[in-house]
Amino acid sequence: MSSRRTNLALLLLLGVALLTGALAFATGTGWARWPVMAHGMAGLAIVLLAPWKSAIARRSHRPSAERATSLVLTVLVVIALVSGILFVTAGRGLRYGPLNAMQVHVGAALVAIPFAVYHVIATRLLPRRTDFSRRNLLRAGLLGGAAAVAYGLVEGANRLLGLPGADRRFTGSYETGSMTGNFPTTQWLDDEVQDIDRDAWRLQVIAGDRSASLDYARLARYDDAVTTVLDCTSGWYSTQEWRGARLDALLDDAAGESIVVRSATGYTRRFPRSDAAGLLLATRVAGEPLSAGHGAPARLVAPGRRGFWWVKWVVSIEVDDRPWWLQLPFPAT
Ligand SMILES: Nc1nc2c(c(=O)[nH]1)N[C@H]1C(S)=C(S)[C@@H](COP(=O)(O)O)O[C@H]1N2
Ligand SMILES: [Mo]
Repeated sequence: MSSRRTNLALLLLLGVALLTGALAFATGTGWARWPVMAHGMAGLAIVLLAPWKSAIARRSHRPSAERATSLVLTVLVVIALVSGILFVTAGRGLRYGPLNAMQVHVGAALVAIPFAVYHVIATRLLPRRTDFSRRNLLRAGLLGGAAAVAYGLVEGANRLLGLPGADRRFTGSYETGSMTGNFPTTQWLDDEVQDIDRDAWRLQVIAGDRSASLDYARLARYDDAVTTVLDCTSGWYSTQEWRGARLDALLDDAAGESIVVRSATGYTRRFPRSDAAGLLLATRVAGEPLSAGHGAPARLVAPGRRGFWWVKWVVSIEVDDRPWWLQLPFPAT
């Protein structure tokens, strides 16, 4: 196989891995299993191409700046691969300082992006017509098949050896503390736990030019219950019983396109107006009032959505006419 085509295949696989990884992060419902699986297979296909790649690297006579950046890229990809495989086999117990394997995996992948882009530009790596010959498509098919077999081997090893990885949810996350109220508290990036005075706190409910202010006692009278899964992209999930006010009750007949749920920290997520009946503004979990870490006095419960949608320390709920998708796919703080 020519070195140009091997490099092309590797970069394509990196692209697929990034795309499926992002898709897996964005998805909380059952179909997440497909991007998650494709993500694993793309990673294993990169591992399978490694012998060819190392032969190319040994023969290469590129300028030293290019060699240095491709070395960095290689190291980052190896870190992402090793941490990814460790996460899906050994579980989320392994720590690297403050990080678990999933966080190392995502961190390495994000840092690798600019190096991969530079590599494509520096080597002018673009597909040619002849790359899509029958022979090459056959090779690609073989690689895909081998990656699927490798994926099956990893899952088989998980089960045969009774590794933690055998108990992953379809998102790849591991169960922790379900129905006990004792589960991790997680911030998305750099948000900080808020210690809010419950008696001074008010919830603003805003719709067009109408607005209402609810105090804690008023909100705590609602007793809608939902038992559902909080599934954090850092690799854990927990089933809990949440109680509080359904958003359709709080919003009544307020008309609009979307609902903006805002935290005291400024952290904000936007939902389709039609989702209101499925969203809960919780004041309690597992029979107890929320702790500060879990978002007291009130936090959003968004069944079927990954943890980063579950806004904590909520101070306002607003209906307006903007479409819900007019926001970053992932929060920026
Ligand atoms: N305001 C705010 N809400 C937030 C976050 C945050 O950083 N800030 N993190 C989110 C993420 S990533 C997750 S997984 C859940 C975690 O909820 P918990 O800490 O109660 O387990 O809260 C979400 N709500
Ligand atoms: Mo999260």
